[in-house]
Amino acid sequence: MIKSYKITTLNEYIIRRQAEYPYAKGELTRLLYNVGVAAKIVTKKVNKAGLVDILGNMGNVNVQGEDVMKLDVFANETFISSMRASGECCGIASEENQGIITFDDGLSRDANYIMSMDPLDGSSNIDVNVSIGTIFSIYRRLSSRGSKAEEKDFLQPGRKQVAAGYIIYGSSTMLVYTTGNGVAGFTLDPSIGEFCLSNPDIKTPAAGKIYSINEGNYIHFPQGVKNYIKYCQEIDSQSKRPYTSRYIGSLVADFHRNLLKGGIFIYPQTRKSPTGKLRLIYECNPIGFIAEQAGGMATTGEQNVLDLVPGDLHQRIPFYTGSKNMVEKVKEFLEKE
Ligand code: P6P
Repeated sequence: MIKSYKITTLNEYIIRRQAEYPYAKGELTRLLYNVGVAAKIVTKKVNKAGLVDILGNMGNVNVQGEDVMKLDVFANETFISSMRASGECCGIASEENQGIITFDDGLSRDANYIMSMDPLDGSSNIDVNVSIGTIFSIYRRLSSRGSKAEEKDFLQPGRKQVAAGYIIYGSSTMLVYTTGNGVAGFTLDPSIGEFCLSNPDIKTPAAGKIYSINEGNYIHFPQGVKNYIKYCQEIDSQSKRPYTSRYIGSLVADFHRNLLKGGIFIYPQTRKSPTGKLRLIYECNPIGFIAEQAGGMATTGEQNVLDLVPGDLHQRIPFYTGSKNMVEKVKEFLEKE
């Protein structure tokens, strides 16, 4: 009797779910497969970061004015080449590049999808061995197939996302994604080089006890945020203990923990970032899509993130996301002010 493995690999799962999309002719499947390939390549580099001379700065800065760590560049180039190789993507917007990158070979020009990404978010944590992540967001193009991708393809509201996800390079590497029918999580098994289904249907608790915010910026927060933080610190009537503050400083790590345990992540306006720090297109929209699909919420404090029409590729917004009841509660405090 052959022992049947219980694992479901990422590729098996994508193909199985493809059957749910009559219009999908395997294009999105191939695109997601190549995301998985790029994630494995980046994992190898991240896991050896301390061993080879890949740490330290490249001596230049990205469009955000942040030092570019060598791993940032490597991750950016890996995902770009993997998307180009898929033949299903006609262009990419990346945190690391000022403008869009168009794939001009015949196959790619005829492709149906575009991708926006933060190739290695939280990269300032690389050399202190804290979890970092890749965040990606996939749309159907607006420009006509056969032509070059255009900026308008990347400025669609988050509601139009076809797929979104993140890879967290932590104690293990996980890939979490949605195509609009719930959220699934896969853990990389390095011994077989496969992402294996580990969290089939992620639902985030409606309420949690974790709040994640950089309280170093407290004096510059909007009053409603200050009042919410104090609310979290009051003795809670039921549990008689205040909430727990957990902040890693790496969006993917902070979000992933709150998604599984329940909690809220907040990055509001600060003096240094008067419209917020996090980027709408390749951080807030994909994370917001996942939050919503898992039963949570994502808002700017005034409106649902996914309803925003982006003004430019690197637009920043205030960002509140996580457990539904907690996001609703902070909105109450914001509206009172
Ligand atoms: P701060 C990392 O640089 C990042 O973009 C997110 O991953 C993270 O949530 C945020 O910035 C941390 O910012 O100002 O608290 O260090």
